Amino acid sequence: MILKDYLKERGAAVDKALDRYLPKATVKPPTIHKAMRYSLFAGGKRLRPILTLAAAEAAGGDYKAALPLAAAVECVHTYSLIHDDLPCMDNDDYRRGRLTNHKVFGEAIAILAGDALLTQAFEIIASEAAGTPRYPVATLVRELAHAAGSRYLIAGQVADLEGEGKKISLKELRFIHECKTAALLTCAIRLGGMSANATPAKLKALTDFGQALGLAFQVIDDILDVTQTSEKLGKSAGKDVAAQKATYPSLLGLEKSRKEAQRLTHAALAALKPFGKKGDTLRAIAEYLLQRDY
Ligand code: GRG
Repeated sequence: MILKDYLKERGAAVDKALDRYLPKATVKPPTIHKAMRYSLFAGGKRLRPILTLAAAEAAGGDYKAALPLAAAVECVHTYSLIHDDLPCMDNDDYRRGRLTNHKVFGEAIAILAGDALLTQAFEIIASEAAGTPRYPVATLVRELAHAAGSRYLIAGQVADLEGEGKKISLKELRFIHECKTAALLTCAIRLGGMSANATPAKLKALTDFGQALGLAFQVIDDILDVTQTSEKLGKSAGKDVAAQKATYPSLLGLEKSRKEAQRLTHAALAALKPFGKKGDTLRAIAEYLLQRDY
């Protein structure tokens, strides 16, 4: 299947699963369920859940078995975006091409919608994921909790907030990106492998792939923040410069940042060697992400 069709078909499968797993918008109190669904179905790229499904297939599994894990990752990702956009954090008015959650529902409901999506993720895994001989459901829950917790996703957000307006080193910037972006992306990919009962060697290869791809993705995101318009991004462009945030382009310049994105993408591709032809979709996704910029 060509990548464009793969992204469309698997994206639709993720949307359907999310719709099935989430309380309907009419469930009492409707405000919270509307707010959760507002951001979840706002037109995100579904990159992380699609990676979960593609990793499951690369490891020889059926993507359908990975759908609960894919949906759970997207719930955590969406929660992090809602909270990141709050006035006390990044203070953004637009996300995914529409008004941010707190702009529509107010801050209190936006905080609660984020909390509810985070909690929903674990309910989905506990009640819908099957688990495999190597990776029982408790392992799947721990995998997502670890990536979303204070050592990774939250650590990245804290380091990011504390770094605003300061001169930080490339090493510190890399720490932020590894925690804020690469950890959840890697977790999405590992969960796909786990749903296919991947061997430890294959899981390690998926981890290496995820870490390199996650960093590449963030370097590219930093580049796009400088080079693209808000309309194209669906969120406010130029925010990093305005917030005096250190980014790859601000520390390395655009050219070196592009080179770094290429280097990381090649490292990601190299990690896929053990999968042979089965890794082709993951390969195509990595190449596609690199081309987002050029
Ligand atoms: C725990 C509050 C909290 C935040 C965690 C994820 C995060 C840190 C902050 C969100 C803002 C941000 C720039 C994160 C870096 C990762 C990133 C580029 C997210 C956007 O992901 P896309 O482009 O978004 O995949 P869509 O909308 O397509 O899903």
